Amino acid sequence: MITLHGFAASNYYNLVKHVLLYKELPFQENLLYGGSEELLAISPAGKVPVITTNEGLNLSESSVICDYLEETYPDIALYPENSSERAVVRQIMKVAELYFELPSRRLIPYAFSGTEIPESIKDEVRQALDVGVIAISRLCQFSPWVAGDKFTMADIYVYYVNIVASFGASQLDWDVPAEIHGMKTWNDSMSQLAITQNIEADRQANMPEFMQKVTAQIQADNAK
Ligand SMILES: N[C@@H](CCC(=O)N[C@@H](CS)C(=O)NCC(=O)O)C(=O)O
Repeated sequence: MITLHGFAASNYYNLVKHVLLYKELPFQENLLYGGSEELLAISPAGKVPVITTNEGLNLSESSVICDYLEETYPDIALYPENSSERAVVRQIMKVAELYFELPSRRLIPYAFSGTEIPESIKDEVRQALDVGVIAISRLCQFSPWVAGDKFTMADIYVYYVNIVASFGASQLDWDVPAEIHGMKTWNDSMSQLAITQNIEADRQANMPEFMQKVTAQIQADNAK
């Protein structure tokens, strides 16, 4: 059986979990946090999620895991058959990750530690997010799904990436999804899916323990 390693407060962990549930693949979860030796042994960059495949291969990087799951278990498909359409779906995923999620992620440590965000960092993140907002607006259709009339991997990817993007933008008092035509309605539809709701319940259950770890890490860093 596939093992999904990581923790439920992680948006990347949850996007891979959503793919596994959507494809109706049996899997077990193994709770691992960043920085643990067990994680470093299976994840080259020490990031979650990781899956251990049925062949015993440990695989990290969410988009790579998504591709692996689609290629190995194509029955419940999440990419279009046509290679150009498939490339567009992957383009949306990549753009959302690079220009939406990653810049916003820079603000998380400040929010967790309650430290004021330096103006220079805010400016950098605003500039990067500006690119992301324009790119997502140009690429995504939200009619009703991200890439058109079919639900694809891009819906799952953008939804979980957007959780961090919205959180980051809220630190800048900026309602990013409101600027992207169709995104809020689509986001509401995504959040009402049964799979999303189950994952959200698990996320909430994990949050207190995750925040304890974060607080302990901040205290340890401050004591250095
Ligand atoms: N590029 C990675 C990013 C994954 C990532 O940033 N995971 C975070 C949790 S959301 C993590 O492992 N944090 C722990 C750490 O950095 O120590 C992916 O696509 O899977």
